[in-house]
Amino acid sequence: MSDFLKSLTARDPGEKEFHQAVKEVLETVQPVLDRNPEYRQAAVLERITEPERVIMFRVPWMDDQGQVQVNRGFRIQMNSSIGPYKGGLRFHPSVNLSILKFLAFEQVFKNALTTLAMGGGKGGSDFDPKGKSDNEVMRFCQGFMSELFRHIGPDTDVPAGDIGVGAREIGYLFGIYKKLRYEFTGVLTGKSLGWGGSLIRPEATGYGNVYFASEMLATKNDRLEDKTCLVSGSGNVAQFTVEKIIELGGKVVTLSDSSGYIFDEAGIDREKLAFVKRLKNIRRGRISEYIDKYSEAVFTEVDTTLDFNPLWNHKAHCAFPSATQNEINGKDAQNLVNNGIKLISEGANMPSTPEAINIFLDKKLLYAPGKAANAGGVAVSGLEMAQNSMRLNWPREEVDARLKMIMRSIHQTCLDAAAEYGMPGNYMAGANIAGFVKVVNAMLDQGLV
Ligand code: NDP
Ligand code: 2IT
Repeated sequence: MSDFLKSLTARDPGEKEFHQAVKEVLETVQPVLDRNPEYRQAAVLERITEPERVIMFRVPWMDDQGQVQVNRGFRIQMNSSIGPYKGGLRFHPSVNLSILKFLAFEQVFKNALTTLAMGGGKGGSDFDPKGKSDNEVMRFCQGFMSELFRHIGPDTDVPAGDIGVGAREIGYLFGIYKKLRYEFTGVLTGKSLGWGGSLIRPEATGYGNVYFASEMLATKNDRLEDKTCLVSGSGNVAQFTVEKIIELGGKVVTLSDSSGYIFDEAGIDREKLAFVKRLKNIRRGRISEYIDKYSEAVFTEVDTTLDFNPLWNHKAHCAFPSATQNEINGKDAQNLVNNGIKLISEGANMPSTPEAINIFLDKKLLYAPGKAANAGGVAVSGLEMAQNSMRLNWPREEVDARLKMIMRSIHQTCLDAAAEYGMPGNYMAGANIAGFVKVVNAMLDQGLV
């Protein structure tokens, strides 16, 4: 095993996020490999860590000043053994091959857990939508899709949103795809309701994460009511996490963005959340503006000289990291533990470092990895694809009930797989093992392709 990781690392030495994601999975699936020698025989590790295809392209576009800008576009088509490639697009200046390969790798297992027929992929660009006009964003999206369109399709690869890609970007991307292909198909998910979107898709990741957390609490005869919760981020996932926690009677006291975080001891109620949604989605403002309106809250700016994030250093029962990768390090995890945390449920992808995860597992906390807890987003994307194929729209209640059922099933699948391999209650091991076994068996069925 460690020889395998050594050669993987040596092959692409700069891809640290990808190596981190692979290492976690490989370490936890070791007992599966021991029990199934035919997997090693078939070189499943070598195959599952090598993308089926990587597409990289130049995206030139013109800004509002008439200056030519050049960004880099990517799509990682990681694994299609259980369905068409499926996964989001991320527009953020930090985007590179390592980050997208880690996200695509995680997506393969996540999608396998949803019970739906979706392979795994991820893509995006180092384009930063922040501070750009709508016209600039549109021109960029058109440039990006004018290459990507030849590599995707409703039965081939179906992208969606992620950081920096929301309803506005999906609209521009869809418009140019439709024009270039001369067809109206469900090639993207996260579309607006009036033209092929699904009810509950915007809510799905956040709601799904809270459903998963409720399932974990139920195993301890507990529930979210009256629990104090820390949420990071203030985008799509964070907003609907807060919405569902409020509905279930919990209290959320933090939100953040890349400039800092707000702490509101009284709790973010429905009215304050509506303000945050307007602030972030319509005015595209900063979370610091929350304290201009709610002066009892405190804003703390990011301090890069600190080796911990003070957001994770408040008294709380539950934490829902919903911003980005590696946002909880070992010190943050220790601070959470010292403040009495009982549950960590990951809305973001890989928000906890390996050191943080070890602390959560050591303390036997309820810890749900992103590939299980945030799978509600891609699950409802799968339901959007199903509705598009049928040319029908299900009512809100039906999609929500299916989302709840899927999250409950993922929770049970994780528990069963963890117990089967002697690690009861370890959701990380359970998610990795169950996802891995499903994908590897499909790969073996389909031969060497
Ligand atoms: P959004 O773009 O809507 O929001 C992202 C939020 O995280 C913003 O508040 C942003 O702040 C903050 N953020 C982003 N990068 C950083 C950073 N480097 N440091 C600190 N804060 C940061 O994205 P989503 O809510 O869609 O995504 C959040 C997380 O959830 C990501 O990890 C994504 O991969 C994951 N996810 C998303 C799904 C979805 O359906 N959208 C599904 C499953 C997982 P700022 O505005 O300052 O950039
Ligand atoms: O990380 C994720 O699961 C997403 N960004 C959602 C992917 C999707 O296809 O809906």
